[in-house]
Amino acid sequence: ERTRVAIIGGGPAGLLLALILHRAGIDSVVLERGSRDDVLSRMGADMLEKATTDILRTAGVGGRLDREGLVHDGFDIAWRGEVLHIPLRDLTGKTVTIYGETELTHDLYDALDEAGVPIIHGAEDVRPQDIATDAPFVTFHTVDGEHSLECDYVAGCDGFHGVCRQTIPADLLRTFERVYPFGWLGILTRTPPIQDELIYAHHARGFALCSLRSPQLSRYCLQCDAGDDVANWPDERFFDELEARLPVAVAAHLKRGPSIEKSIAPLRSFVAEPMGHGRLFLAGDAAHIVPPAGAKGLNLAVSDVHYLSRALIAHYRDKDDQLLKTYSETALARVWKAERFSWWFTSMIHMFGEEGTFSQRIQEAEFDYLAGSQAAQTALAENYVGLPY
Ligand code: RFL
Repeated sequence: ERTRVAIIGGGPAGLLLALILHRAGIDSVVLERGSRDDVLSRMGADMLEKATTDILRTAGVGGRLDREGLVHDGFDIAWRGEVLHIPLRDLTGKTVTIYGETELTHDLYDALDEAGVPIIHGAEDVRPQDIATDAPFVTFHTVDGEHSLECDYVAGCDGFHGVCRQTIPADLLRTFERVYPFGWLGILTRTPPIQDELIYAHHARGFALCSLRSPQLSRYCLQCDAGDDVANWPDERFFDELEARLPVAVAAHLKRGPSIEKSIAPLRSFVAEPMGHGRLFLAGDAAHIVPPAGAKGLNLAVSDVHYLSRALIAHYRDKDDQLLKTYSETALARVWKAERFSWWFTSMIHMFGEEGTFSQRIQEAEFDYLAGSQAAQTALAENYVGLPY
């Protein structure tokens, strides 16, 4: 078996890469460990930057996104009872789109099926081999037996816990990490959202987020202890706590409903450098993680795929390897800026248990400055809608 690009991981990064390469006439095979239902049952992201939606449209998956995605002109920050509106469109001329990652993954599968791009599910023990040579290959097994897939390049789109990053020799790989001392307890409910736009709430009891997937699907998150258990959070307790963390006037609009998903996610910043070795290139969560405040995870996966697909297209179409050589550097420059923003926003909006300390006073001053300065709001807004490619 042989293909040009072996793509490991069929999450949003791997699927989008396969689709963009197909549109450029470059064949690939996607190797995914889980079943299609496994991939589609993951909760994931909900906010897409303008540049992300542009790339999705160009790849031919903009139809349902344009019909069902909700365009947001701004969002709110609640700070101990006050609400500050950040008018994204007025400050930057750009908007963001609310569209669930599950929906996007669905659209990508549909487009790939229609295009006839092979996606192998249930691929176990996937191993990229000989990546530092001109003849790499990937071994794996499925219910049908052992396989070996020869290729020109391997794209490591296998998420944070994948195998590809580990294939880079340890003495060449540098990792940078910050683990935050809390997690996010998130639920999804089939109820109309508390308001049209998102609210990020800073409160002495901890951070709260009111987000949404559609006019009938709400997503709420609470800062919780990193070691907490969802079993401690029956829906009633979750909603009581959420109400307590929101300004009274906002909480009055909260519609409670049974949770259809409930999970706790740890918060982490992580970057691996370089984002490739030999004929292996990493994209998405395989190379970096951001804490979810700021909603950059999925958008970064898309920007990596944009840079990587452009470089592969230049290789095959123009016989030019310059973009492949600089892929890691180019992608990391954008990644680090999103890491900075996600870290800053996370640091500002959460409670760090530092009541009455220097850090807490600085946090208060940070919000006061933001509330009183259009320049500060513009800096927040231009990062939130996504920095230029
Ligand atoms: P994914 O989505 O993790 O996909 C990786 C795929 O690789 C497969 N895989 C393997 N396949 C073969 N062999 C192996 N050895 C393999 N190991 C793994 C996995 O089964 C999987 O299908 O990575 P990708 O494509 O880079 O996409 C990244 C985004 O999904 C991610 O950044 C976001 O979902 C992160 N994220 C959020 N991002 C946002 O921008 N806004 C959010 O609000 C937001 N909320 C979230 C999130 C991620 C969450 N999880 C799943 C930790 C909320 C949650 C709960």
